[in-house]
Amino acid sequence: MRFKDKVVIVTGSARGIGQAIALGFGKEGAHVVIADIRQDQGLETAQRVTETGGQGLFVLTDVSVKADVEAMVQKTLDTFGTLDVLVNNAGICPFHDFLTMPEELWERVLDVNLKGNFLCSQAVAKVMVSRGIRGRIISVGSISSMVGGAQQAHYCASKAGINLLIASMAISLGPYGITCNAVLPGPIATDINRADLTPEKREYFRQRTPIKGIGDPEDLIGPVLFFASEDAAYCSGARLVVDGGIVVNFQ
Ligand code: RM4
Repeated sequence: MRFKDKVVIVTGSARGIGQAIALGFGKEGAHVVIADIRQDQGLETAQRVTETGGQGLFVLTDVSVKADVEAMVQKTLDTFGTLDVLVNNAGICPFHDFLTMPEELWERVLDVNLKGNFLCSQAVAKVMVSRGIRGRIISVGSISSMVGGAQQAHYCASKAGINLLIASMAISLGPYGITCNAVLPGPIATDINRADLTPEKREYFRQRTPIKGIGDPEDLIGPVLFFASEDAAYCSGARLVVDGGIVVNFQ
């Protein structure tokens, strides 16, 4: 129960990696804000948090919209009175060829994945600084911030941006005792890549991954909760790869 009575916002937590992280915090006693654009799944996840630990609260949130983000933070403070941890997990990956990629698709991916990180982090950090909360900000990046993808030009660029957004925030927020870190998942089976993970691609990843093959959302719980814990009090600006060893497996 490391997070009993702590207040944690997890964006994009109605399903997938974000949902696993939210439930992981709930099981350790946290009150968890499920910030997502998916209402039904978000309400269900909030209920599951309440049933397993702390209190769950769903807040309909598009992280790329500043007004939504400000409302998410305000609803958190109105409900729980404080805010300790932000997990920037919301992200999209609409696989698309580079040469035919529409400008609108590029913009949407960068808006959600990178600008969303900026908007949520800035709004939460302002509250932490003003209240003297030595909080935690953790972003779910990707190994795709380190290596490319033929159909992920937009996505890889957005995830690479997160790495140095986190680094810069670590510098700016360190004096306030706020740590900023990133976990970098490899291929994790979720709804956003279900169509992409054909049997052939699954086999490709399995052969390339020294441990286990494709990961599960639950594989991210431990690493994220570590960065949120007291054990990581001296970690800031760090990137923790969580990929079964695939990104280093050149030969
Ligand atoms: C991950 C990685 C995976 C992809 C998902 C959507 O960061 O790129 O290969 O399936 O994103």
